[in-house]
Amino acid sequence: MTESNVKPSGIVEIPDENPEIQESESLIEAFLTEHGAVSLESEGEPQPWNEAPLPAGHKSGFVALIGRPNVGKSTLVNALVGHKVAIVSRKPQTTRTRVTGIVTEPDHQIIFIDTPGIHDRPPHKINEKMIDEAVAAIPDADVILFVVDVSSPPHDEDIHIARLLAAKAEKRPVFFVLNKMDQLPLEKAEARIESFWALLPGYADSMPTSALKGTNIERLHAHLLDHLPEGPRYYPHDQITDQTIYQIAAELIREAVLHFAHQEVPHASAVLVEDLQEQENGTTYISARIWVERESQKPIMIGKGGQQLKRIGSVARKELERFVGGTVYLDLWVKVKPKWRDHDARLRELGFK
Ligand SMILES: Nc1nc2c(ncn2[C@@H]2O[C@H](COP(=O)(O)OP(=O)(O)OP(=O)(O)O)[C@@H](O)[C@H]2O)c(=O)[nH]1
Ligand SMILES: [Mg+2]
Repeated sequence: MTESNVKPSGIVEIPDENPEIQESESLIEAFLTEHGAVSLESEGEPQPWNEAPLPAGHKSGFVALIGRPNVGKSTLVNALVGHKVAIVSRKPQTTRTRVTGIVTEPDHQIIFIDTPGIHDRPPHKINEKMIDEAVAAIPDADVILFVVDVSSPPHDEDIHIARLLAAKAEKRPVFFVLNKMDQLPLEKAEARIESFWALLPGYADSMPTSALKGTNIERLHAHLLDHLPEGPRYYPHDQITDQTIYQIAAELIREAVLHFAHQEVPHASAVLVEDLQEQENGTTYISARIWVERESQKPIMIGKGGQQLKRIGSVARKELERFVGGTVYLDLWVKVKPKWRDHDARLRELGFK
C-alpha cells in the first residue's frame, strides 16, 4: 500500500504561537476583511476591465524579486501587495515557481514577480528548473529588486547573483533591498550595508526594509513608481495574483507541510490538489495529495497514530478556510512518488515546464 489517509477535520487544535503563522493569518485576515475572497465582486454595471478609462500618466510594470533562498522575497511581496499571495517559511527553497502579486491603484499597476531563491547547490532537476524560473524573470522585468539579508554578511550566492544581474539585467534598474534590517545591530549597520553595496556598484537605488515588520515598504513602493514607465493595466483591478485557486490551495497546504516537517522531508514533499468544489451545504471540499519521495518518509509525514498529518491538516484547513471564506473539508493523502524531483512527467504534473 502506498497511500494513507487521515481525516484531519477538527481533530487537533494547534496553539498559534508561531509568529510566522500569526503573521500569515493576520495578512489573510486583513485580506478577507477587505475583500472576502481572492478577487473582488464589482458592483453596478459590468464594464470590460481593460476598457475602463485610465488617468493621464498611468504607470505600470513588472518588478522581479531576485535573491538567494530565505532572504524574505515572498514575505516582501506579501507586504508590498498587502495580501498573502506567496507562502513563507523558515526553510530555504520555499518558493518553487514564479508567483505574481498585483497591486492596482487608480494611477498605477505594479506586478511583482516573486521567484525561487537562486543558489549554487542544485542537486535535483526541480532545483535547476526553479533557478531557471528565477533567472528567466530578469529580462522580463522593468525593475529588479535584488533582495539580500543584511542580518548576516554577503554570502557567496549573493556574489553569484550580483554577477548574474550585472550580466543579464542590462539597462534595467536594479534596487538593492536590504531586508531583515530588524536583525541588524546598529553598530554593524554601516559596514554591513557598504559590503552589500560593493557587490553591485551600478545599482539604481537602495532601501533597508523589514518585510516582517512592514518597515519602509511604503517608501520602497514609492521609489519603485519613480522608475516605472507609463503603461496600461495588465490585469483587472480586483486581481491580486495569477495563480489558480487550485495552485493557491496546494501552496497553503505545502506551507503547513513545511512548518511541521523537518530535515530532508520538506524538500522531498510536494502537494497536488486533485479536487476542490463547493458542496450544496456551503462547505468547500478539497482533496489533496502530499507527495514524498521514499516509503520511509511516509510514516514520518503521517506520524504516530496519524498525529503529524492531523496537525498539518488542521493548520492547512484554517488557512484554506480563511482563503475561501467558509468551511473547508480537507481530505489529505500521502503518496510515495519515487524520485519525483528528478522525474520530468511528475514535475509537469506539478506545473513545471
Ligand atoms: N527578522 C526578519 N525575518 C524575516 C524578514 N523577512 C522575512 N523574514 C523571515 O525569513 C524567512 C524566509 O522568508 P521567505 O519570505 O520565505 O523567504 P524567501 O526569500 O521567499 O525564501 P525562498 O522562497 O526559499 O527563496 C521566514 O521565516 C520569514 O518570516 C524580515 O524583514 N525580518
Ligand atoms: Mg519565497
